[in-house]
Amino acid sequence: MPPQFVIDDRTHVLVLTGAGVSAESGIPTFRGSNGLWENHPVEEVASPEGFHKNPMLVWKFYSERRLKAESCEPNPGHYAFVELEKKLGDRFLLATQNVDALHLKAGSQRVVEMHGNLYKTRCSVCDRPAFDDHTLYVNGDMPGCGRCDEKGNFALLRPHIVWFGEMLDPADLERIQAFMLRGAKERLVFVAAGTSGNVYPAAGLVDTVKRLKGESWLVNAEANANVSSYDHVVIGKSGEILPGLFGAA
Ligand code: BV8
Repeated sequence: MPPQFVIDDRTHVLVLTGAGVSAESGIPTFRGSNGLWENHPVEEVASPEGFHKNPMLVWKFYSERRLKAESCEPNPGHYAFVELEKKLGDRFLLATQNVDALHLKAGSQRVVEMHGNLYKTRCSVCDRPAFDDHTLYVNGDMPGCGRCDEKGNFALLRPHIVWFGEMLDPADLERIQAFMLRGAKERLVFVAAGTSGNVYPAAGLVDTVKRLKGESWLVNAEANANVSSYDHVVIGKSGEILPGLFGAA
């Protein structure tokens, strides 16, 4: 009999999702067979060095993903989180490693996009805020800032994505940390879904929850890299498991 997912009026739920939650929406994961990285070494397309070396390849990689994700719809796993947020209100927070914006498309509001968003672009030189951008940069013309490069130096626009070796937004990390500390004063429950547990600092969230004496759940298609850190492990597809797991709560 699988363990019971229980929420009461003292329960605070922090969620972490990874690419597996979007797999049933048709978006390839990273490390599965013919995953996203299979066609490109990570360093080449998801690092500042790779962007510096070949910005056209990186813009092509992210433009292809913009196009692909645009035609994808949220699946029951995304909607299960929307329903849980409606039940819990400000005692719910969804941190996602996904950049496909499907949680937002499903209607989730209390979302922290830890690794950025496919549909946002920013300047690689000045600090102008990231802006919504659905452009597909595939014809080889590299986009310029148009603000800071007025002084003659061409400032390249870049995807608003956290690449390997880049810091996550401290405000995002602080929001997640504050949520955990506040939840731990009552009852903190952590649910990780669709993630291989390979990438830090996201993969380390479960360790912080444990230090705070919180309860942790993993919902994943297979045992992942840090499966032993979780109190409860439910193996299967997130789109099939999550609605039932939360529905009865
Ligand atoms: C940083 C860009 C520090 C966006 C990504 C310790 C502490 C801090 C950093 C490190 C550390 N150790 C190592 C590091 C460096 C590095 C890191 O973690 N490397 C790993 C590989 C060892 N971390 C970083 O570089 C981070 N930066 O901490 O900087 C710093 C400090 C000071 C000064 C400067 C810097 C930045 C990390 C962010 C990198 N950007 N992507 C993009 O292109 O998408 S990470 C990339 O991997 C994606 O964002 C993705 O979300 C993420 C994690 O992958 P998953 O989402 O888990 O996806 P994956 O395919 O791996 O797994 C899917 C899972 O789902 C599988 O288990 C599968 O079985 C399952 N599944 C499949 N289908 C389903 C399913 N489950 C359920 N249902 C299904 N239907």
